[in-house]
Amino acid sequence: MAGRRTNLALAVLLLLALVSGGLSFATGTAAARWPVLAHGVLGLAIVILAPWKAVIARRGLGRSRPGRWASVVLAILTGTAVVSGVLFSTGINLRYGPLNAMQVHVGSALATIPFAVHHLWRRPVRPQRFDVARRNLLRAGGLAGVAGVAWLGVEAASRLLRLPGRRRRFTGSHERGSHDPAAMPATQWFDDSPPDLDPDAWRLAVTAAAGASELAFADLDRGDEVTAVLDCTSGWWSEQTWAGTSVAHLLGDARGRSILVRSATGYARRFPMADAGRLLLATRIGGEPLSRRHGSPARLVAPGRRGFWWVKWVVEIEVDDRPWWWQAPFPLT
Ligand SMILES: Nc1nc2c(c(=O)[nH]1)N[C@H]1C(S)=C(S)[C@@H](COP(=O)(O)O)O[C@H]1N2
Ligand SMILES: [Mo]
Repeated sequence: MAGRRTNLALAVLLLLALVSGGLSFATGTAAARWPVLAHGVLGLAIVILAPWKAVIARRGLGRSRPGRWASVVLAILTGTAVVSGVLFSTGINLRYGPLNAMQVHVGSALATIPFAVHHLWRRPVRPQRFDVARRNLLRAGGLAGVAGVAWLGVEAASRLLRLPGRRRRFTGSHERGSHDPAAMPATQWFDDSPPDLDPDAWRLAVTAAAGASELAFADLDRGDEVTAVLDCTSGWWSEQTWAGTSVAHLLGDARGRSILVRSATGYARRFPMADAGRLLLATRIGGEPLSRRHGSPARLVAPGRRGFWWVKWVVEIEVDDRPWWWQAPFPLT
């Protein structure tokens, strides 16, 4: 009975942790920070239930049932996701050889999915009507409360022990090299690699229903400037001053529903038309030309949006009538 309740709670927690984790990657403004908060509390709730689950698991491991190895893998992956999550948020450990803590965290969390599905299929926890009984809702509320207190405890401990995590941004990211472009990390979303583009030969294609135009590098040095935070989902943020040409200026009176910004590598993101005034096509960072790693000759600056929106090595800006959400929520390459 008690075991069934723990199992059901863990299944729900794992699902909510995956969903809130995905939503955290979309968090770009302080107003949209709740998934990040929820994600931390959900992770700690899993930790709190671990002792009860350990009792259940010990019982189960004693019997040799089919699919036992998959359950063990699920336990290891969940443990890895939770531990790397805590090590990342506190800043105790941010690197594991070639990987950073966020890669380990997201990788192990995503890898739980097939094993969790398999586990639930082999050992279903069937929700019953009395699961929503008052007593159990109180229990769930109690767990949420204890997890919330644990979350505050981790925050307090980070401050007390002066861990790097105490200065994290609302997205959970750690600061890196603000106003010092040379110290700012360069990252690719997935498997993209920096192309070598010659600014003199480089052309920007701007297309809209009304027609197309081509701009050269020199045309972009308008001196529009913005100081903005690039916040990468791999867990770092950096504030820099960028200069170039506002996208609204590039588009002139072009009309449409969305703006597609495409890289020389094929990487692309689509933005609502209303963003044009906020977007900057930057050719400079901290007054200096962009380096190749950071998107030379020109890269997008999208204040209030996570790093994966900041398309580098831009070669094309296109306005059309597709809705901006007509794309994968995250880049696929
Ligand atoms: N063409 C292209 N643009 C890209 C990426 C990419 O892989 N390809 N990565 C994005 C991601 S995930 C981030 S966080 C920022 C990183 O910018 P930086 O390398 O200048 O720090 O670039 C974005 N622009
Ligand atoms: Mo990123």
